[in-house]
Amino acid sequence: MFRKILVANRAEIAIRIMRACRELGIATVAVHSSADRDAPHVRFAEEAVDIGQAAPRESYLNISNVIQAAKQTGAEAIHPGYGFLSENAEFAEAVAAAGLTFIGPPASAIRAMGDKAESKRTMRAAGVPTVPGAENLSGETEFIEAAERIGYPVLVKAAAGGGGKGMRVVRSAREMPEALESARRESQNAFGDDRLLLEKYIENAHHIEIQVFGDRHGHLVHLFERECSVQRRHQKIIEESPSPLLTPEIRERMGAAAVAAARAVGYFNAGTVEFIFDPRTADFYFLEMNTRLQVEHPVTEAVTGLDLAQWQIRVAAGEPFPYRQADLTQRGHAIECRLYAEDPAGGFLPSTGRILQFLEPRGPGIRVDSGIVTGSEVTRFYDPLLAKIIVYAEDRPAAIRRMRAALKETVLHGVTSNLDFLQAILARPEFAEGKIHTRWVETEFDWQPPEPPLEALLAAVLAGSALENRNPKIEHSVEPDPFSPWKSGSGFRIG
Ligand code: MV4
Repeated sequence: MFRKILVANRAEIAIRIMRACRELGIATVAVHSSADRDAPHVRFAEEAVDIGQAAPRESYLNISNVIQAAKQTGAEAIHPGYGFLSENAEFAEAVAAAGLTFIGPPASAIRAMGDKAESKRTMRAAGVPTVPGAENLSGETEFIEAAERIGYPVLVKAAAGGGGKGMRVVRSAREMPEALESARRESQNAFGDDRLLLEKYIENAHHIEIQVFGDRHGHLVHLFERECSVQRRHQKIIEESPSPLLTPEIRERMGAAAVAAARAVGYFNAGTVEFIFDPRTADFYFLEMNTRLQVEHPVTEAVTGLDLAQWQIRVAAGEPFPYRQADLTQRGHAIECRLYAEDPAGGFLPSTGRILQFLEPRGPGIRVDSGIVTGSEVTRFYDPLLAKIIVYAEDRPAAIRRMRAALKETVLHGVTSNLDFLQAILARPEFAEGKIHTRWVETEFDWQPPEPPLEALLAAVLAGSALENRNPKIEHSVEPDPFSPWKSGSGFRIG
């Protein structure tokens, strides 16, 4: 087993991985940019290395600085978390070339799943259901002929990337030229590659993904589904497991398809196979595979009882994964809400500033993975995800009640957040009825943020003045979080 792991990430996922290392008795090395010098994840680790300036390309995306930090501190393995370098095949190869272990899938699997056209061909060959469509089309005429064969509406997609960039819905031949031109331009700007593919557009689809897990000895299982349809502009907001839409039969078929997809690329470690699901026909289609641990992994941990981050580390060290498919069960119901520093009243633009007060919800069946504490500075350099609130209960209605109570108990002053937005979605009958599809927030959720109550403004002012006037001798007494990484004593830094 590794003695020391470098976590090449920041904020909540860095702390989450460090917790897994701590339980396994593994020392941790944090890396941080100059802007994150005082960030909670830095204090949480035994050692810390400054890897560069605030801009991600100067620090968290800088392959040589990250690997140099691992060598300098004697770390034997690197966990990439999600985002940043987590799906960068060159990084995975550079880590191995440096004689270190990349805690994740083979670089070949990252590469195979990185190209949407190639991954679709591989999936079709593996018998995984893919959306009817065509790849390798060149001129406008070919796209229009293919669209006539498929049947409108069709979707033009970027072959080089996911996440909705370079994606255009086309409802008639007349719309095709402009759609192709704008999709090519956006894809070229986002991915440096303007190749496009065409698919039948599944209207008001649900986004359901299957967690897969494999070890280096050929064992591959699925850990059931996550329903991720509550999204806004391809940013997930609320995720849950099980999905209210899946029957045991569909779950079985979708899980088998996900395992087949992973096996087709020789996968091991944690991965997620994304599908779109059409509730009208109960058909599902492969979208893409995410070759990393995802933000929403805690809902799977809750319903399976597994610690996925620990198992990632253990199988990366060569341990066999001991559970076969028949050993795994999905029990109870889990929901995750993502708390973002963004302003719903201001077009969901990111909000920055100092956290004047952050009180996390507690109680039975509540987990909070957060990257901030009272006093943290939220900057413009990084993803605005502040924390994830995850609840677990015996069934979906109980989980919804628990999440609504947890959100009501959450206190956040200093930056604007989507807390009220989350509450409003949880309160909607469409959520309780499981009717929220991937376009619902943008097309059907007419919501206006409430005026901030006077006492909230007063609390913020008082909290702010307490922070500004705090006496170092009583600094820790204002800290509401007994688990705060600020409490840990031994943190020291290198570099
Ligand atoms: C689709 C689709 C419907 N039909 N493909 C979104 C980004 C990437 N993950 C692929 N995505 C989709 N592909 C076909 N053929 C629906 C989505 C989709 C989506 C589309 C528009 C707006 C929001 C969306 C959220 C999730 C999935």
